[in-house]
Amino acid sequence: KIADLTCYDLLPFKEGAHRETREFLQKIVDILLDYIELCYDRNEHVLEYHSPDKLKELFNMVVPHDGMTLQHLITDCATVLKYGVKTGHPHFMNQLSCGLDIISMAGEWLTATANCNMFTYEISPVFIIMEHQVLKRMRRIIGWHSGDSIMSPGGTISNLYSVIVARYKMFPDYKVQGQKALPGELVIFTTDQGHYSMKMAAMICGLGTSNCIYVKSDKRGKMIPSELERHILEEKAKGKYPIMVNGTAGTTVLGAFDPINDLADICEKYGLWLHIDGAWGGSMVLSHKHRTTRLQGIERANSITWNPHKLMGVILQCSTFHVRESGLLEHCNRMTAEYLFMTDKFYDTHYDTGDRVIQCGRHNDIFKLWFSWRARGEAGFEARVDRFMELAQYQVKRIKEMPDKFYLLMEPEYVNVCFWYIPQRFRHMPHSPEKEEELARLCPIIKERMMKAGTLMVGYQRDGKVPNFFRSIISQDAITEKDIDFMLHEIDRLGYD
Ligand code: ABU
Repeated sequence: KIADLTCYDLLPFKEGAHRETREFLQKIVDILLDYIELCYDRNEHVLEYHSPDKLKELFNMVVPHDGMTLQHLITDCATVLKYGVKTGHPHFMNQLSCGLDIISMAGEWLTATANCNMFTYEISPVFIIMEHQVLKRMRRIIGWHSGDSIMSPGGTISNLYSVIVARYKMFPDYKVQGQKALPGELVIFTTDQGHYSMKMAAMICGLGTSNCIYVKSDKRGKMIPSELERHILEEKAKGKYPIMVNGTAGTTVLGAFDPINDLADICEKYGLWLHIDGAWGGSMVLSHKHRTTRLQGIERANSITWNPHKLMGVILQCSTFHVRESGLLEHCNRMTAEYLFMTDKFYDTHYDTGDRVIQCGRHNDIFKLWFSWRARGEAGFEARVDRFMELAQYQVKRIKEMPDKFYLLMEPEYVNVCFWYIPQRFRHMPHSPEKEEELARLCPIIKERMMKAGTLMVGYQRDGKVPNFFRSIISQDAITEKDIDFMLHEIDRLGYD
């Protein structure tokens, strides 16, 4: 019986153990299939919350000295899923990356089964060609006929690439000589709404976080171009060397889009690299309806981050980084490790990607993206983006229909809808900064109640001087109008007093 067996009774340890191996895997697959059904079931909870101490008590996760039985491992799988958060549940609106896309999940299963490292064509011939073609297609959609791209472990690393490449473009000797190749301190610019990964990149690249300059945004959260120009001049006057501007396409909290054409004009004027962090909003290029209003000028960028694991719904992780100028990525990052990237290999070694990246081993993130693209086509992705935009507008409409209960922070540009809930006792008060402070204090309380009830997950955050508010995200296919109604109703139920 499988219950008494251990991993040593399976392939490859036990020759001929095909039946046992299949049986074990079938049991795991059955658990996964049951979980998938629960995920989409609106009568099910999004999570079963326990405090960290209680969770440790409920589920002994300590790794043992001696291996456990297969039955134990099967039970572990069920337990892990039982206490996890179902990000594919229609009432999960908490995070930019979420959902349970069946096709891309199947892709991830295949990827794990193939277990091929993505550094060379030698090891991953099919996946490397696939990556080459998909990334080329993405560059074409952006509007480029040249360039190189790479998949990276997340938007933060993709954004880090932008600083590395921008610095190399301006000071190529930095690669070999380090700081001594620089004439002085380098600075980069991003909006005060930009993702913290830019500050992180400034730290990692040795610029120092104080040399990541935050440019003021307007009340919609968009970078103010005149402020950018003022900062550039100011930094130059201090004797510093501006190298790069990061424009954000879809900020994390407000979902704002910086005016790319204006930023591109300024970058051209001062000879700066323009990076667009489209980790969140880059997928808008897929929508004919929305790309012209949100991403006008994107093809003028020098580099772009675009994460299919966000709005395109590809299973985590799946981040892409694109550079307009061909060859730069490779010149910048090439270390010519001769044990791996031999130039005398019998095939065309330009397909070996390892010398374009700052990693050595690289996870296969392409198959699930390719598989999802094969399933939906570009038309399917476009419809998905447009549908989410419609749902966000539906939410806005519903919020406006209940002015006593909800207050919309601003008209959203994207699928981030930011709002306050107004409980009974504040409904008589006119809206004011004092009232906002009161409503802000309730956000963590309501959030605690929703987590403990397990019925809903919507995030809250503060934004500069604006105190806590709710930010709901529509980024997965399971959500419909009735789920948005449920969300608003549930917040009202949990926060009513
Ligand atoms: N990388 C930003 C993701 C944050 C969020 O999901 O809210």
